[in-house]
Amino acid sequence: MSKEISLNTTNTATYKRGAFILFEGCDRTGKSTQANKLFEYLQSTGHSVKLWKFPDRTTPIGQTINAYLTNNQELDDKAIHLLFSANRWESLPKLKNLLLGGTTLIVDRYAYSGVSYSVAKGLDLDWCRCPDIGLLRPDIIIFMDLSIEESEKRGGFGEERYEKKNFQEKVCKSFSQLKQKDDDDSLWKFLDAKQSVERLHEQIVKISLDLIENCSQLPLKEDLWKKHLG
Ligand code: Z5A
Ligand code: MG
Repeated sequence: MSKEISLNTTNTATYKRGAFILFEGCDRTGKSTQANKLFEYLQSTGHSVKLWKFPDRTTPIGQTINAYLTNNQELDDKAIHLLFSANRWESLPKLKNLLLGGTTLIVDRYAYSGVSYSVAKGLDLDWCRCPDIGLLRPDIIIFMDLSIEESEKRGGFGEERYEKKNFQEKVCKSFSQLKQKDDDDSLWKFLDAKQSVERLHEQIVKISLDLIENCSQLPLKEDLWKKHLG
């Protein structure tokens, strides 16, 4: 894969890396809609960009996760938590290569969903964060903020394991606990997900273009939640 090279003011060659743009939020808040629209926009305007969704259900680990989510397999809460994390670790080399090669990544759910769903089941937040420590840290978390009442209006919840109102309330609470514990407050960008698809898309495009420009010279951040060790 070719790397995008530019010259800085001292005429030293530098590599431009891609941005890691993450969409997070509770169920039916429009994450996939906006991730897809951003991907299409960036691709159509000539950016090197890749869309990545977690869980990645294509791998053997992802297939076990899929069997669990579709209620075809039972697993201990801690075991499935570790599998979700392993599913991210197995993607790490590919994601890293893409970013270093100058490709911007649009990621639909990540470790923040991982922790929030497991905490909603009653697992300890600090325990839940441990397996993901040291993964790539996103450059931004675009958090699609919507009340459960509003998300319910969006066609109702489906057949998957977690798509129940009282569980979703716990997930929303866990996301806010996780954000409060996150020392990198500037990472989170909350958007009012009640707005129209197009209005949200406009804001997300602006945020993303600024980010792509600003983080192209920065080193990759392979330190997710490392500050919380010890
Ligand atoms: N999970 C976990 O436990 N641990 C982990 O580590 C990870 C995940 C990574 C995967 O589901 C499940 O795994 C998930 C978390 C858990 N559990 N649940 N439930 P998924 O990500 O595959 O779920 P999904 O099927 O993509 O649903 P979603 O992500 O919850 O939905 P969404 O992507 O946020 O919303 P959407 O599909 O874009 O839109 C939903 C509907 O709203 C759709 O009809 C849209 O047309 C409509 N929509 C979208 N935007 C708007 C606006 N602005 N206005 C009105 N209507 C809108
Ligand atoms: Mg989705």
